[in-house]
Parts: sequence; structure tokens; C-alpha cells
Amino acid sequence: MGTALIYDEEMTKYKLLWVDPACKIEVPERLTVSYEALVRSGLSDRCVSIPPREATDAEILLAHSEEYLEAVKKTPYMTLEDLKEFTLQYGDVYFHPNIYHCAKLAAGSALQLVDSVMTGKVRNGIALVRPPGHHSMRSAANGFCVFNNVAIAAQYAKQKHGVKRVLIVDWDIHHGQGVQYCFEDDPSVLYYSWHRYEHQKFWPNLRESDYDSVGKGNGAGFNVNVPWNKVGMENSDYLSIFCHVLLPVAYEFCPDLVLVCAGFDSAIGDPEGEMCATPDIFAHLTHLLMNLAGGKLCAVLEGGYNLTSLPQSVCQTVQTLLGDPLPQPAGLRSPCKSALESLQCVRSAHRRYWSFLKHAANQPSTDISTKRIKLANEEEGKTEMAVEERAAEIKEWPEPPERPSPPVRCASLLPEDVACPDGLKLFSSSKDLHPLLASKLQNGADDQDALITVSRLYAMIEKMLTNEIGSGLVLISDISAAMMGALQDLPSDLVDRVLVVCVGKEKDLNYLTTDGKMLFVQISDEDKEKEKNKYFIPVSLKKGCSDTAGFIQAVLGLLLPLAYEYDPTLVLLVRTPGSGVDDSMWQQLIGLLLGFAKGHTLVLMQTNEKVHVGPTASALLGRPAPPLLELQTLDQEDGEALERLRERLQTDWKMLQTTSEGTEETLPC
Ligand code: Q6P
Ligand code: ZN
Repeated sequence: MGTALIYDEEMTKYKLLWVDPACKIEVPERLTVSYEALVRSGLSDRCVSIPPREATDAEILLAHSEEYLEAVKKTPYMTLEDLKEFTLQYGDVYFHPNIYHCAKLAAGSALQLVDSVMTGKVRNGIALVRPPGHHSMRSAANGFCVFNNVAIAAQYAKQKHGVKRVLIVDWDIHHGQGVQYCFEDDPSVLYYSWHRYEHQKFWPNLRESDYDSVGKGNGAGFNVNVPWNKVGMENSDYLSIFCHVLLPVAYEFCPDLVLVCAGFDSAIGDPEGEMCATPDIFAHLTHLLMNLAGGKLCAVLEGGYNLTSLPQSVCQTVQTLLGDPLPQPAGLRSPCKSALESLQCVRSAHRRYWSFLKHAANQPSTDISTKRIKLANEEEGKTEMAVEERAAEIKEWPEPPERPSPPVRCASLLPEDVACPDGLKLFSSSKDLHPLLASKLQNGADDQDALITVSRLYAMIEKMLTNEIGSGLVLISDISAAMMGALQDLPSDLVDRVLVVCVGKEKDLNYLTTDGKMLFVQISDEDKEKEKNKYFIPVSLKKGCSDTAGFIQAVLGLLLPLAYEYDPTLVLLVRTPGSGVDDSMWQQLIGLLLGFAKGHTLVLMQTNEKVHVGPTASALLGRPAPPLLELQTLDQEDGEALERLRERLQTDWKMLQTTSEGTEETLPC
């Protein structure tokens, strides 16, 4: 099950033929530099290459009117003067004698991608296309777009493949109003977009791009707009929106297919976006979507105008689709005040539609949508100008880090009567006691067996930290003893920061430290309110881990943001016996945790949980988790308790903030 790559040089064969400052950034090189970067890095060779095809009239009509299609059909025969005039009726777009052909290929590429993913030929894929699509409307070209590639693909997936629910994630920095209009009243397609907005001062300057456009009629709740009212947004702002808005809604929506309007003008250096998120952020955005819809994800290129950051971002996305370890999301700052304002507004606008957002706070007391009216405010105008200049100034940023795959993707330490699952490699270490444990032996440790287990765990961890091993699976007879042994003085020269995620009850945790070397998050039905400190976070659910709604809420809204901020060098995932977590939830959790510590997640399970070895191994190998069925609505009390916990922890953990009150303005990158 591979990754599809759709590209054809033909789509570079049209360009702007006259002077138009608004359109001069949309150049054929956007595509060539992206593709060449994939070739040079060896990524294209690892993909399944699939040719585009032309979309048929009937397919184009899935999202456009006959009059519009007929009009575009005439453009190949127009003179330059005719083309100029034809162009004038639309906004920020240009026509060329060959653009109709390319537009049919661009839409057809999206359809080829949907076919390849839906028939199981590949797991996921990306289509590098021009012209882009998300601005084009039923009867109008707009914003460099001729046909709405992704909207057509969504309709096609429903019609041809019987897909019931499509999630469209538009991470381009412009609002894909064309996609919004197409699906506004359609509850089977959830459209999510974040976009530079600046209180309607930024193109396309539409009132309906604001957070309060939530969809219409039956489609109410299925249109999610996140307006960015300032430029200079950073990685933490993007991740915060994913954790606190998009993912809760997406998991509750439970799509059968994910389409991404993959515009990379939301990356640093882009002249349109003027944002400060680095290209490696797209590795995380992609990864966070890869466990939805059983991994069925199709990315279709939209914008991206900086010819350095665009190819870097494309490579980060493709490398993630291929399953390589994620780059460490290092040095996240607190989300900025303006981002939190937007976050708070969107959550509040959507809480009536999604049980996962039900406990969201009210929108800020000064409604940000009314700010639009008082934009003349001089003071504000000034600060905004300064921020803009800083963001526009950025010409350089470090290259995204290498992401080498370890020789052993997943190693296992299993009792003799458990067969090693396919794809895992049995871990063998020397019989000698790990040097770090030798002193213990001299001190006459009582339990030799436990000591040996811990010794082998240390050996495995060492191999993870040198990247000889990716993830690990360990089955042991006494999980409490092993955990205590391994953690109670996990030598700090071995690991800087361990994130311990404990699923289920664990009796004795008095070996936990408060020095920050370890962050311990436990999800169970035990109430340990009193024992908490910054680094010990007990999450209590009435029905423990058997309640999928509560569990997923805790994972998305608490664990993920905490993990991003903590930035562990190792993740230890412990499954205590009788935790009650079901296999698909467990696999989702593993899949999400693999996004941290460069994929170094070590799973500990008790020997008598053999039946879960298969699903665990599959998730550790990076295979997509099956979608969560039977998502109950979130229990009222659990929801409130989680919200209280989040609120209490947000003073220590800035990624847990979901409101802007009490936050200070910060200067952008
Ligand atoms: C930008 C038009 C805005 C001028 C304001 C799929 C990709 C895109 C297109 C952006 C059009 N000019 N400075 O379209 O969203 O990046
Ligand atoms: Zn764009």
C-alpha cells in the first residue's frame, strides 16, 4: 500500500501573457521546483507514479454550470485581446490558450487520485497540479482557479465510490470560498479552512469567510472557518487549531475520505500568506490527518508562491504520506493572542453542532467580528503594520531537518510462546546487565528477573535514541514492576524527556519525579485529583478508557497539546491490564503518539494481553488505524471534568489554552 504521486509537465505549459501584478506570482516554476525537489530527494522514486487524465464534461459539471464550462471551452481559440477581456469578468485570475487543457488535467488528476485511493491501489497520495481550484465557483473563475478540483473530487467520490462522508481540509492561506459555496448546505461534506482574514481586510474580503459562517440548512455545522486576523502565525498557532478545533470535529464527523486543499502559501516566506510556520509543520498537519478515514487521504496542490518554501513543504508532506518518522516539533511557543481569539470564536460558534466542542467557552466579550467595523482605529493600524513588515521581511529560515528511517522500524521483546508479528524484529541484547544497572546488582537487588527486564528495556531505549530502532513493543509478566524499575531512576543521561502515557489504573506511582525529566499522563477511572503536579496529569473518566468519546476527547484536547509542548525524546506507552480500551482506540492513540520523539514510542503490555499484540504491532508499523465506529456522545460530567482539568493546567501548559482572555500580545517570529 503505497503513496500515489500525480504529476505531468503539461500543467506547466501555460502562463500569464500580460502585465498583472495580482497574478504574476502564479508561475509554472511552482510546479517544476516542487516536482524536482521530490526527484532530487529520492521521494518521487518511492511513490507510485500515476498519470493524470482529463476530467470529462460530466465530471466538471459536478461542480460547475453548463454556461461556465461552455465559456471556458472557447478560450483555447481566443486571441490575446479576447483572453484579456474574458479574464476581466473574474477576479485575480488569468486565461491562456492552454489553460483549459491544463484545468481539465488538474481536475482529472484529483479524480485519478480518488480512484487510486478508493480502489485500494494506494493508501494515500498527492496531485501536483496547476491551475489550482479552491476559489473557483459554479459559474466563475477566481484567484488563479478555473475548475474546482477538490470540490469535483468530493462529488465524484460520493457518486462513483459511494463515499458517505468527505472531510475537506483546506490549509491554503486563502479562503476557498468556491468549496464553501459548493457544500454549504451539504452535511455529507465537511469543509474546514483557515485563512488570512485581517477582519475582512485581506483578499477575497468576504464577510462569509468569518468564523460565524457555519453552513446552512442541513449543512449547519459542516463548514468550519478559522480566520487569521494577524499575519505572522507560527507552528504553535496552527497546531493549536488542529488540536482544539479541527481534530475534535473531524473525529466526531468520522469521514470515509479526507481531501486536502494543499496550499503551501501558509508557510514561512510566502508573499501572500506572510505567516511564520516552518515547512516541517506540514509533516505534522499531514500526520494528524492520516489516522482518519482509515488513512485514505488525497492531497491536491493549491497555492504556494515562495519557490524555496513551497518545495520544502511539498517534500515534508510527501515524506509523511510515505510513513517516514516525523521531525521533532521543537521550540513551540504559546499560541498568540489573536490566534486564541479566533480559536475561541470558532469553538463557540460550533459548540452547538459538535459534542466534542460542547463545553467550549463563550466567544470573547469583545466579539472579534465587530472589530471589522472599527478598523480605522489608528493605534491598531500601526501595530498591524509593524507585524506585517516583520513577516514580509523573512527571507531565510533553516532547512527542514533530515528524517532518516531507522534500519529496524519496530522491535519486539516477547515471551517465547508469542509469535513475532510480521514486520517486527525480535530484539536481542547481550545477556549482561546494562552498565547503568550494575550498581543495583551490587547493592543486592531482590528481584533478579525484574532487573534483567529493565536491563533489556534500557538496551532497547538506547537503540531507539541512536535511531537504530524506531518503535518497540514489549510484553512483560509484571508491568508494574517493570515500569517502576525502568522509571524510578531512569538515568537522565539516557533520556532527556520521557512522555509516559498510562492507559488504565496503576497502583503505585510514587517513583514519579517533578523535575521535568518525565511527564506522566494517565487516563483511567481513578480520581487522583490531589496527587497532581505539573508533570503528573491524571485524567479521570467515569467509565475509564472504555468510553471512546471521553477517551478521544482527552487524547485530542489534552494529550496532544501537552505532548507538543513537552516535546519528548521518548514516548513510553503503558497499557495496564484490564484498561478497557478497545483496539481501534488503542491504535488511534499509537498512531497519534508516533508523531512525537521522531517516532520513538515504546509500548509496554502485560503478557496476558497477547490478543492485542497484532493490532498494536500494526499501529507501531505506521499502518492507519481503523476508523472509530460507535462514537457515543460525550458524557456531560466527563466533558465538564475534562474542561476543568484543561483550564487548570493551562497556566503551566500554554498549548492547552482555548481562550484569549488573560493572554499577552507577543511579537511574531
Ligand atoms: C490570490 C489573489 C490576492 C491579492 C492580495 C487555489 C490558490 C490560492 C490563490 C490565491 C489568489 N491575489 N494580495 O488558489 O489560494 O493561493
Ligand atoms: Zn492560497
